[in-house]
Amino acid sequence: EFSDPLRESRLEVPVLAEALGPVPGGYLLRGREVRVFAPFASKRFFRHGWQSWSLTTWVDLTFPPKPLFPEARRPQADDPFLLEASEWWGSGLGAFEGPDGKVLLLGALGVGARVLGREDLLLGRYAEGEGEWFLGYGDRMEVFAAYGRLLPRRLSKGPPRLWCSWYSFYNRIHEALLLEVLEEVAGLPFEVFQIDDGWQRALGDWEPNERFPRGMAFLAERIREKGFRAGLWLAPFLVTPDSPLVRAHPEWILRDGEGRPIPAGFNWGKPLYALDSGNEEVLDHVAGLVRKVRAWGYDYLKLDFLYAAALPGAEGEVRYRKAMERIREEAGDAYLLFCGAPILASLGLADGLRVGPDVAPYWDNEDRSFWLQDPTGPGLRNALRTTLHRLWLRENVQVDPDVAFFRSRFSLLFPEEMRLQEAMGEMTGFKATSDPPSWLSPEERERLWAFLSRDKEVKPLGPYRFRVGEEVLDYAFLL
Ligand code: 9PG
Repeated sequence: EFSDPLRESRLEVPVLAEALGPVPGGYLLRGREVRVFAPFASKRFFRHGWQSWSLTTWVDLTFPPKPLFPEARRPQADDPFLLEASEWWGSGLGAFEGPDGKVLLLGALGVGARVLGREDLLLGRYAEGEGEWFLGYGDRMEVFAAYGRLLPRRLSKGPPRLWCSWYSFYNRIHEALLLEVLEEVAGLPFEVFQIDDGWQRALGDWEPNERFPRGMAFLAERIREKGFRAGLWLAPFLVTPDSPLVRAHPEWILRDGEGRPIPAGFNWGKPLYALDSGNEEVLDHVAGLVRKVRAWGYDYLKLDFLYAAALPGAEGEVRYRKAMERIREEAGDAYLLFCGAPILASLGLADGLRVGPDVAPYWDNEDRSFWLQDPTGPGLRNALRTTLHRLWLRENVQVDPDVAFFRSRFSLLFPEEMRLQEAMGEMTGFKATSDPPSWLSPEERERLWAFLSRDKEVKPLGPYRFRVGEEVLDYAFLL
């Protein structure tokens, strides 16, 4: 009753694994390590990055991966193992492109796996224990869809339309400013008004700082009065060495065998540490944090830097998933947007999932993308590249492509570049912006209004070409 894609295409693919039988679009395999030998030498490998910000694209196997600099940023760019390997590994899945353009895909069904692409070999390996795999072959879109159907799903109704404070004010937010913007957006068809980074006292100290004199419950109340759901940013598993929490609970820090804190990256001018998500006290603390902000009136939570709960990499994904299950339970019906999150291990738990690096009001920061070889830095190009290669996850979770820009003020983007990101909102239904309406010209405001109130029809014309409403957009040039 199942079609057999390999037999139909007369393709013989030697496989070293326990075979469990056919599934729609391919086969199920089992093993800690499985090897698939493609009957062709592929030049192109689908390299799936570990978390939201990590590089996801087709890479050329004739050029080995390049190291990312500075080294201190590797833990927040990807699974550190992937960045230190001299060959192309991906997180959870990998694929080759055949001479006929068809795709041979090996994807883990469990969490904590990596896939290597080398010449004709796809090698899958679980970091710990045995697990199942999907092996599929066929048209690119169909193979990814067949894999997605075997992964966990959680599709909440109606992706959100939201205003987010980050990409206009960054962490320079304060109470009066947000109240002003709230007045401006009051007439627009947003559903969520989301306060981003900048409200808290410190990482690990999730109380309002002095710029929020009337507290966070007060702001949530004002937001709800305008008819919006209140959203709040949190990085629940992240701390810096000077966080009060580190002094109070040094035993909560994730450490290696020698007792040294496992590096979690470098941001806000400081090294980052992770809280140990395998520690019950840490989970109680994070659950308490979720309960607290829910009681303040926030029911849209952007949970950020979640990879910290899964470090050192694939090895931490089982622990990550248990921790996030606990948070999911605690959050009840609140909308949870996972960001900086291990992708496959978040499916079934997140309502929304950021699938690319941060956008920015500019196309690319070449100092970082070229000289430092870091494809995860903020910028529209990086964001679009990874998001485009994760659109197949739309059947499993609400995919967040990050905010669209409508403003020409305080921006280096050309209108054509802005359109490319706006269309991502149409493709995913996740429609967000950080533009305060007062920054927009009448035409820009009109465009934002139309974006929020009408959905355009999207038709794929090829892997990187789409008809969006009346426009045809081609993304191939940016890859
Ligand atoms: C707030 C921001 C916004 C944004 C998130 C996240 O150093 N890094 O690699 C790095 C990546 C992303 C990032 C910050 C740092 O942005 O994606 O939407 O919430 O945090 O600080």
